[in-house]
Amino acid sequence: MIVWLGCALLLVSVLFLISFWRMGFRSHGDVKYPKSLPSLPVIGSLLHLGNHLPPHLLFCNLQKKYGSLYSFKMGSHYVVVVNNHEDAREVLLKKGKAFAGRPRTVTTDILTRDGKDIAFADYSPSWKFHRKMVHSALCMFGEGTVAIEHIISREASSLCQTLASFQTIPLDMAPELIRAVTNVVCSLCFKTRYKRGDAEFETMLKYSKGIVDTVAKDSLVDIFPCLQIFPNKDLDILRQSVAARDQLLYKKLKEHKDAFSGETVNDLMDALLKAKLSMENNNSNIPQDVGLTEDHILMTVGDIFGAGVETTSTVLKWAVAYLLHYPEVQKKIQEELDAKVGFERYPLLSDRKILHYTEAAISEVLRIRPVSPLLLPHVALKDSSIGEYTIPKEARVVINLWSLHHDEKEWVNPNLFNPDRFLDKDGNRLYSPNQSFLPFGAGIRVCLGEALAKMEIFLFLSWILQRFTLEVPEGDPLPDLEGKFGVVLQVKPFRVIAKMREVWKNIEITT
Ligand code: PLO
Repeated sequence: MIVWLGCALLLVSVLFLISFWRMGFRSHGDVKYPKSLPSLPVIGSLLHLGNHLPPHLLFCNLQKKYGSLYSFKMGSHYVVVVNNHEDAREVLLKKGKAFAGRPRTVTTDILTRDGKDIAFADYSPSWKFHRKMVHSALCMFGEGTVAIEHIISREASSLCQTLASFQTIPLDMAPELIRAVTNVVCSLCFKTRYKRGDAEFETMLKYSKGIVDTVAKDSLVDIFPCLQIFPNKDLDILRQSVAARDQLLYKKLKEHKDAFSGETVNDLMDALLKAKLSMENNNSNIPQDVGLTEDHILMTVGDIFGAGVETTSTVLKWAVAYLLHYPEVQKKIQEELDAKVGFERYPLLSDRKILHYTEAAISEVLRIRPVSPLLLPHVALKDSSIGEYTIPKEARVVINLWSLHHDEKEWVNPNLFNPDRFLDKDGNRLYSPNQSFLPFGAGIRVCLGEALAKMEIFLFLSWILQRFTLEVPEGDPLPDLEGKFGVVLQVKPFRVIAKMREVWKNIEITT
């Protein structure tokens, strides 16, 4: 027995030494690999990552020991972490196509029916085609049309009415903000909207939380897929939430199919159905090998819907949390609104050109609390390089946006919320004061909803602040600013008092 134990120990130690040697000194001849954390067979570098910090902060801290580009093994996967803008831009822009892949993981496969969506799907001609199609559909129904301004303003107005009805009662704004942004994507995807308390909306809130809590956060099953065979509470929640989402999406698909004439395209779902029909009739120039199945339509709409809701509402929640911490910023935004929009009309999208401070404050929220602090992981589709380092095919590349947005070489006092850094000395807007700002990612995988999100954030915030001052209810703590890491950087719940501003109490604008 003791002999066996001794042999086993010896074997483990030899394996450990070999793998340590391989990972730590991965550099032969001209080929230079990024410095690596030590790793063990099977578990990889897990013991060196088992820190209490959330990954974006841990990866940021590891730079002190390993430099800004380093690697580690997550189970059997080789992962490279990028922490500066030069390398990030090389990966996303200069070599975008070489790094355009996505890893397949257990949780994202459950969410997307094995990658039939856009955000989590691996690079392929079919993916490229779907993405292009959704992009043009989004342009048709959203970005760039007056219709979208009308839709967002209608929701902003409804949101303000709800806030007004609470007067001095403390309110958790999160469900209200979520409903407002949900109604915008709902209008684009399905041409419908939800009233307060709508049962379908409540179902959606619940399943979306279930998904956000469990998907794509490098849980153990994503690292070691074989663990799926054991009971797993998170996977159960994910499967139940995905089933609830699918039920909702099927219902929408059926309603659209029943009503679809083949000609009039009212929303994104119609646009996808039309593309599918054209393909089946083979009467268009859509390539045959791209396969636009019903699953693709459902997953794509699920992506747009999920992304549109979770990301934009998260930014708005962060914005409110910061405005409560920095009332002087809130006051300056209100002064700008009073001076440039006044009291006889509501803010319009065209005001973005003149409301420099408001726009700067929004950029600062996106900098200080990026919704997706590690973006989504990229995969090298072929042998490539970052700077002087070789990156082998299939390496996973994580862009640590948090490090870029908090880089002390690029930002003065990066932990300070200071919209002025996005303004020049004359108060004019600087779109990006330096290169280390990529809140929507960049390149071939850049966020599809960037323009839509910017319109929504601007209109919702300016409508709210024009009429209300947001305050922390007496006795409540200030909102937590750390957040909870997941597929988005979530904001912990907090309450607000939305006090109608004195000047607005007697004003009624007719629209
Ligand atoms: C949010 C929960 C939804 O129920 C499903 C969903 C779909 C698309 C995901 C989104 C979730 C989270 C934010 C993601 C988005 C695609 C792109 C976006 C990951 C999981 C980001 C930030 O990259």
